[in-house]
Amino acid sequence: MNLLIDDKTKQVLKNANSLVFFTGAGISAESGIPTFRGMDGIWNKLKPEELANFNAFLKNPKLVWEWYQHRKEIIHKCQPNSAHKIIADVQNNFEKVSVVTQNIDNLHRRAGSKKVYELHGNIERNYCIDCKKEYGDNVPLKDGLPKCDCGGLVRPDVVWFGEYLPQDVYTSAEKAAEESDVLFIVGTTGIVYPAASIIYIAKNNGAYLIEVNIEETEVSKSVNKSFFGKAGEVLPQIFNEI
Ligand code: BJW
Ligand code: ZN
Repeated sequence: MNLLIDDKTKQVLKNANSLVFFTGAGISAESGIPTFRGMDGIWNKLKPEELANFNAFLKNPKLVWEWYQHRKEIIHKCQPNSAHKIIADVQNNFEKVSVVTQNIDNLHRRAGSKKVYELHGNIERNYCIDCKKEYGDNVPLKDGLPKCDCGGLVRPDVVWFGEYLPQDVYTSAEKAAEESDVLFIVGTTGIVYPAASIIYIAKNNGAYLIEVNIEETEVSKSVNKSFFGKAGEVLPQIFNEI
């Protein structure tokens, strides 16, 4: 495949010191992890408002807990793909490389990326909704329910609809976006806020925006360059060509 990167994009990348990769579910699709929206998205079958919010958890903790356990099992069987790997590799070629991800699957870290800001949490972590005690992957179950020593329910450390993003993580991500020369937007619909603000923070601070997606998105009209194709094919090709 020849992407024929235009001269401007090539030049910008050659001169860039600071790259940020803003990633979403699409980057992990080629690893075998289903996306949320779109043709094969899990929300074609399940309603987000029934599962990805705190009230749903209180109403039916077993259902929500089991859904996350099921997704964790899928994630554990999956490996980082060539998109995660090239992002980790280019840490050696640029002064500063950060990953701002909406994904909870840990694949960027497993690929070797060092600066990873997880805006929506991490499925490997859990915490008690009452005393906030943190649990790793090993949560004691009582009658099939994840329970803390204090008797409170334990939930996955992910950000559901209507919940605030972890403030320190968001602030660091914002700073990385402000300082970036190039922001890659990879495999995301870019419709979930405040995460998607990262795109416009970078843009307003003069970053060059490059989108990689299998199809046009909300974001396409705002970027300098879109590459339409699979992230695992397009990203290695881009860095091969510069
Ligand atoms: C490929 C590919 C391949 C496929 N290669 N590409 C305006 C301003 C601010 C907030 C709001 C607002 N309007 C509404 C809100 C509220 C809401 C929101 O944004 N809703 C929108 C949907 C309208 N936001 C919130 O509730 C957030 N919190 C908040 O606002 O707090 C403030 C507040 C507090 C109190 C009261 C009121 C407000 C929190 C949002 C949390 C989102 N959480 C989830 C679940 C995380 C846990 C879990 O995983 O279970 O995060 S929802 C889900 O969407 C998940 C994702 O991270 C997120 C984004 O999805 P993503 O990554 O874009 O995936 P997809 O599936 O949508 O897209 C995949 C893309 O990949 C597609 O484009 C494909 O084409 C592409 N693709 N294969 C390249 N191989
Ligand atoms: Zn507790």
